[in-house]
Amino acid sequence: MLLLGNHRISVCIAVLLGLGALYGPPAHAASVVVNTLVDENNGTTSSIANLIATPGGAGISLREAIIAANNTAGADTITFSVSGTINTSGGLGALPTLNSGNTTIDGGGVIVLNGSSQGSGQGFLLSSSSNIISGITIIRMPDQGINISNGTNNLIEDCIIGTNTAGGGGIGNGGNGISMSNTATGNTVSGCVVSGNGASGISISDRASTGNFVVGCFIGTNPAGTGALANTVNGIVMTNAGSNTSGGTLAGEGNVISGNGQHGIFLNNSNDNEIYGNIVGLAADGETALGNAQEGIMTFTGEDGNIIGAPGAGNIIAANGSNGIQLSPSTTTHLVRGNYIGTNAAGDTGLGNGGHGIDINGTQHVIGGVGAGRET
Ligand SMILES: [Ca+2]
Ligand SMILES: [Ca+2]
Repeated sequence: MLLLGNHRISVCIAVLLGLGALYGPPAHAASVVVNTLVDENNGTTSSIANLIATPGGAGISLREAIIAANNTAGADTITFSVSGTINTSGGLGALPTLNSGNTTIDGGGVIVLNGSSQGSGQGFLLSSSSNIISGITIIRMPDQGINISNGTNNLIEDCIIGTNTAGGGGIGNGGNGISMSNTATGNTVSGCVVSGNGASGISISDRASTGNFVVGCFIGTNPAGTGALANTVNGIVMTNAGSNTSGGTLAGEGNVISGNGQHGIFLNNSNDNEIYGNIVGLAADGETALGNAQEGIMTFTGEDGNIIGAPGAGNIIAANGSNGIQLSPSTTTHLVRGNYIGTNAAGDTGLGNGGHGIDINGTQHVIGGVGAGRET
């Protein structure tokens, strides 16, 4: 009798589960688990509930999960029960744009997106707000690894863009590792490795792309921060983009920006950006030369008010091929304080830049200052 009772309970649970699949979870805060590495689009993607009920083909693919999340009101979370490489299909093109906002995709550090058969486009395109891309490796995309276009308050965290956990070379994305443009505001890139890409590591462009943060990343090095894995052009480039922050004043917020093909950080007609606590031109140990091929930090033209370092949050700018910092002729009112230029992180060993420590042109710049920690 006891056994029969348990059996009845099991049947009841099975019926309830069946009803759950039929009617689905609530429309808000839905979750879906990707359970195949196959890139396919054959499930019912009108909502996450419908996709779970009718996944089609090999199961629930990442592509199907994104479409269903876009079609489901409210915040959604996409996780994975599989690990390995998803080869985005040439026939299906790039993955769908994240266009409804509040979608979290968490690869858990075990998912690789490989775009070598994709034909065109980027890994992820975010054109909405408050999405999170976490723990995903993105390689061999024809264009950017991740493109945030007209998206706000998105978070890209703990991703590897342009190489893999082993630090493999020759597998970068064709364009920038991560691009932010077209009124991309308030986005954060945190704890990522962005190396080996065909253009720059991270690009922020246009006047309305403001208030973005790049913190705790390795840009132009292997994941261990011990060797160069150059982005072909710059580590970080800002073009006509203002009020963005590279690094920060708190522990762990600084980036390692080293080993890139041109400049570590290139500011082009970009105002009021802040650059704190980064290592520019050395390995993550702060001791080993790993210079960017040209300037460590280049302020190029038509700019004012960029801040490079602060008391207690200076940058280590050493071993770069040309000047440590160049302040170019048409720039004005830059503030350079509290940095170590041409030394190791401890400031006790010379690791000179190939040109000047600071090549000062333009007008009304402030270098150093009165008060502890402002010397450069
Ligand atoms: Ca399917
Ligand atoms: Ca949604």
